[in-house]
Amino acid sequence: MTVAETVGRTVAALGCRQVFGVVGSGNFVVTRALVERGAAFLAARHETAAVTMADAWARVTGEVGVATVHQGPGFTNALTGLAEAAKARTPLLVLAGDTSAAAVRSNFRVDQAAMAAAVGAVPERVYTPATAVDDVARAYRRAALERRAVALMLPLDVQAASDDPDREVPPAPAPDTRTRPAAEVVEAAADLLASARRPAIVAGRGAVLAGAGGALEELGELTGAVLATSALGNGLFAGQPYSLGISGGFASPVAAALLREADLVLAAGASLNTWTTRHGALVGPGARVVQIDCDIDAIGAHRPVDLGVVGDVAETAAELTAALRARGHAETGFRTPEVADRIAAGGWRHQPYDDAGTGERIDPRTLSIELHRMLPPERLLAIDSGHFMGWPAMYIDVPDPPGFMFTQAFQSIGLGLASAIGAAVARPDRVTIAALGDGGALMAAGELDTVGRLGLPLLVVVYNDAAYGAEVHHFGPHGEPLDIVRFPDSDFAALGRAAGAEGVTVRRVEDLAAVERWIEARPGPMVVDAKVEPSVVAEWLSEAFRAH
Ligand SMILES: Cc1ncc(C[n+]2csc(CCOP(=O)(O)OP(=O)(O)O)c2C)c(N)n1
Ligand SMILES: [Mg+2]
Repeated sequence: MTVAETVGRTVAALGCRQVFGVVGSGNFVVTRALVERGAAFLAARHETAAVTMADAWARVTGEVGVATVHQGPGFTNALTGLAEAAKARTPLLVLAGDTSAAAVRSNFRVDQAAMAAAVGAVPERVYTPATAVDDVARAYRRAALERRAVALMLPLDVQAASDDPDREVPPAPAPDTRTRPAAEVVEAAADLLASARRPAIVAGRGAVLAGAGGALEELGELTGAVLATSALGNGLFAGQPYSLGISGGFASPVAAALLREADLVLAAGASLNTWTTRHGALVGPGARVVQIDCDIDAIGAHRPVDLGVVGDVAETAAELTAALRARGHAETGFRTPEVADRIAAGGWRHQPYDDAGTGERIDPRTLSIELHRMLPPERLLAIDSGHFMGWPAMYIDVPDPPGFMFTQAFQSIGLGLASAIGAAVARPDRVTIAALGDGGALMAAGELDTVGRLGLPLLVVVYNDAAYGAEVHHFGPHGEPLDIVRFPDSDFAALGRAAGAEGVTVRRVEDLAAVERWIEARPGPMVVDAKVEPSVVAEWLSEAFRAH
């Protein structure tokens, strides 16, 4: 028995049941040991994809995501995915081979710990055979409890050392990490809520992680609030009355108008960053802002707030409801039949637009609306980065937050396909859609092989404008030549077929009949090459360019 086997055995014993990776000599034994202890292994084709799959798997399941990579280039390849996971505060453990301390002339040698730290991840290390179990347990605990992306370095000489096969593995800690807000602060927040005539609750991922949906809905009912989410909270209030959907650039005109009318914004586990507030425009000039977060660092981080409440979002919402009930408070607020009618008629799919489809190219809005209509409600939507990303976010609803994978913490393109794969593996009961741009799809094209090889029932939809559209729309209005960001058209249906998926080219609505048939049977993956009309430019992107 070697330390490498001890590490694999320990990670399995701590609860890992799924691992994603690219295997080389430096992580072969540890990965085999994990598999022998019951973890399923998924072979990605690129390390960033492996890490992003583990990231998405963690976001969907709530468990620690685990990825495994070779030392040196295996680790440097993983860095973009690691940066996304670190910024997103995903509980993630990357098991990374590393050169032996004395191998100073090794080709593979780079300072992996410094690189991990540089992208916001936590470097940890297995130091000696005697400490291996504790080292692994510490790394796992930091990932799980601190919600950090942890890179556990496994030096080759320590991995190869022999170890005692009977070493005890401590159980994974599972403390209750909820924090209760201070009573005076709850009263102060209740004062502000009691004086509000038109409150809005904007819930973010902190609310999702706290399981605060129900408590916030109750508070919303009592105070007459409209309900909205950040992009990462998307789906939290699905199906609720007075729910506006996503606040920010993707908000419909009616949602944006109502949010601007609010005289109090209760940010619940939402940092109110520039995207969520549409560069500040969605918080009215006279509106008071109350922010609840379990993380003191999040309070007021992106904009000034009138009151910060440090506490678990669900606990705090419940205490606020109790405090307001004790005062006999009950307010109609926004919750009138007139506002209900405005919301019902005001979603993106109800907004009139001139269909820009040409017969050769489909309007991306029409494409998204049709996909929404065809897909069963129990769906999981993963979106890459780029100009196109607003169309699926605005026009395709999701049933709950795990149904929405949005890897935008690092704003990298090329992570969407891997996040769809990780999410699809976590939720085989759902139909998963990977909504990609052509640029992001080609950056991750190797993972089409993973999709085809595994026969995942995944719908890959490429919004193909044959360009880095975000750059076209950024620099085009300034009269810049655009040849360096435009490409000859790529045939994604053929690429999909080459990878073992069904492939279909979509130029008009009728071409989507093949997708409708696929949805019925879902025999394996399908790649949709949607030739989208590039003249349709998203307002959210123009706004972002203006604001920056
Ligand atoms: C890894 C990385 N490289 C470059 C960029 C800059 N960038 C942002 S959007 C974009 C274009 C993406 O093109 P595509 O995937 O086709 O989507 P589109 O904008 O055309 O809808 C680029 C290059 C980035 N965000 N991430
Ligand atoms: Mg494009």
